[in-house]
Amino acid sequence: MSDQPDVELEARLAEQEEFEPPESFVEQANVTDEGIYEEFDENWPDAWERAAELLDWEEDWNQVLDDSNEPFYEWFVDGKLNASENCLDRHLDDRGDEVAIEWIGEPVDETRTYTYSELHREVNEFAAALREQGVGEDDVVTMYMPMIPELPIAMLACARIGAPHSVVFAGFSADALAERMESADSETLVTCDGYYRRGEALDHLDKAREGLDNVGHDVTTVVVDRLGDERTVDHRGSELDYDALVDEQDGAEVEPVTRDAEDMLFLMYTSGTTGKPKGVKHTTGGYLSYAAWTSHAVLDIKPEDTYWCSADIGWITGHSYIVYGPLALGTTTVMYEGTPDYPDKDRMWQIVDDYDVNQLYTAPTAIRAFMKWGEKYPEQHDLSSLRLLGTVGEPINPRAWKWYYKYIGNEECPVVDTWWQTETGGMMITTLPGVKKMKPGSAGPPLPGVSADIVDTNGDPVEAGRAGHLVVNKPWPGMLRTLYKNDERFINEYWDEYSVPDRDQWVYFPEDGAKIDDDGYITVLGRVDDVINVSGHRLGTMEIESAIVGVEGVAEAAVVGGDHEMKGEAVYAYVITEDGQEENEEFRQEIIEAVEDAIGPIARPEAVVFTHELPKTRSGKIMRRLLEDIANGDELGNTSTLRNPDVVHEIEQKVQGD
Ligand code: 6R9
Repeated sequence: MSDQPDVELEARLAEQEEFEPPESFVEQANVTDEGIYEEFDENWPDAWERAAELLDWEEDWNQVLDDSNEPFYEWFVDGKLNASENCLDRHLDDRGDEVAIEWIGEPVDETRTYTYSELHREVNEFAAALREQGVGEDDVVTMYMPMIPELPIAMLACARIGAPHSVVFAGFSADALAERMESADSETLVTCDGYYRRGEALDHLDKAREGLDNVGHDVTTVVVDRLGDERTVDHRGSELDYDALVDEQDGAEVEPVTRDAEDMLFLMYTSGTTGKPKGVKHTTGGYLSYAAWTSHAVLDIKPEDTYWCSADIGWITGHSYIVYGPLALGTTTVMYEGTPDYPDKDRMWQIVDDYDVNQLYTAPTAIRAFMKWGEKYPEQHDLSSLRLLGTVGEPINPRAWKWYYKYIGNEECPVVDTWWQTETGGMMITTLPGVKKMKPGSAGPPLPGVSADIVDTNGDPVEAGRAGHLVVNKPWPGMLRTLYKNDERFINEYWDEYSVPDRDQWVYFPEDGAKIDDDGYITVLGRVDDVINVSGHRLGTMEIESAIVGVEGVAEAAVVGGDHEMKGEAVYAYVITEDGQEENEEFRQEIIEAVEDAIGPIARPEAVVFTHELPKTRSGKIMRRLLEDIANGDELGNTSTLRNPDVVHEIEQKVQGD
């Protein structure tokens, strides 16, 4: 193939607004019957048993949904199961020698393969080790680890002994780790010495130690030796060595602890409107059923597939669709440690080619980068093993969608644009790939059994084509059950806005804006709260602001998301300094570093704009919309309601001058 884009074909694709599921895909799809939507409607909530039946239960449930204490719903009531047993033990007879995890390190040729039997063994040994360290049922274990096999092993080991895990993304800062460990009263940490990034061995343990310095209670720390001789930090101090612990448990078997369907499987902290991250609680029965069901119905996973989700396990996507969903279904899940551009920009395609990957699930930010690098990279490889493509994390624009469809999928793979959140546990709005047509840019209709709508501020449905707020009207098995030890905040954050408790109407508000087409397809427009989405990573503007105002010399700060070609959104910080503080480059760097220290490099501001005032309404509220318009170089909205309209143009000039 030539390096030149095929002009005729691009023109045809550019015009096409709807795509039918490819025939070759439909012929073999897990779900092909359109009647499934009706079946769920007519037989709701019992139709959800279909999801639970994908698992092995020690005791069956007596009731599918208990909604007697809304919005504290319970699913598969009285059911008993263990998640690690569902992801491992039950596959041993038939698939013990099949590959569970294909791990690909960043250094080329560094790989590890775990069959189900091997993974089972590793998980049992580490589960025994955790127990020996005194970890009991319901003790929260924190993991602060990059994409190394010991991360899913530790997660499954926790699941085995009924200890909920709380995984903190390795790119988060020491402070972020400390805050999460404190909030969860977590007394055990599993971390590692370091990892590779673009060919360099990076230290991780020093960061973990720094975090631990700020945790007010005692913590047992287990350290995985990822770097071997290249280790940057010596961990023969007070920390326990992972390998030594596991060696002591050679061949140990740990009986999976029987968990109630509603027992907590894990906690995952995520950003919200207010400063403190929210500890989203997911359960064993509902979450696992939902992850398995959506992996089956949407990702079309079959046990014999090799499936790859390129997310990081430190985010919910990795939990549901690298670890729990795929392993519950007994498939081969690929885990890649590195970045898509190392050692070259064809690394992803090399992996698809080498491993004959059948499904690829990635993010729009990655697809935009692939598109920018050009089709010459995928064209160097045989991608014909691919059967389905997926995207998640932020809206995907039709151009990127079509590029993905054409140059990665060769027009033979359906693309599923899946809308969901940390809180929803799994996919909510997307096409069933073997059933529904695709419309680039639109995620699709709600999945069968999921009830979503677009409403105005009164909660009334808006007309087709008009923007409004996305709401979910009925519970679903994968939903969060509460915010850890904070039922009140759970209600305030998600249910207060649109529920009418007097009429027994409980409506979940995900804080996204959206519009709906005549055919029920939903286009998600983005967050309507103070959360911004940088490269698919969810960041709270308040968290960033509080890091900035913590810098000596800063009087006030406002953070907004500005459009960014590659990242989707980028962090724009508007800062008012205290009298006498110089507004120089050095101070700007200090602010940037403070954000990196508090949250991590992902939150690094794209621009720090010094200003004397922030645009405020007469009641004193910062007009964030205007700050966003300024960041985007957009026409400014109405400024007449401002207390200080002049400041807007002053700031605008500064940004443009930057
Ligand atoms: C899974 C995940 C959730 C937020 C969500 C929304 C945005 C996710 C999307 C999407 C448009 C999609 N989002 N998928 N927006 N189209 N297909 O990303 O969870 O990190 O909690 O982020 O991401 O704004 O509210 P999380």
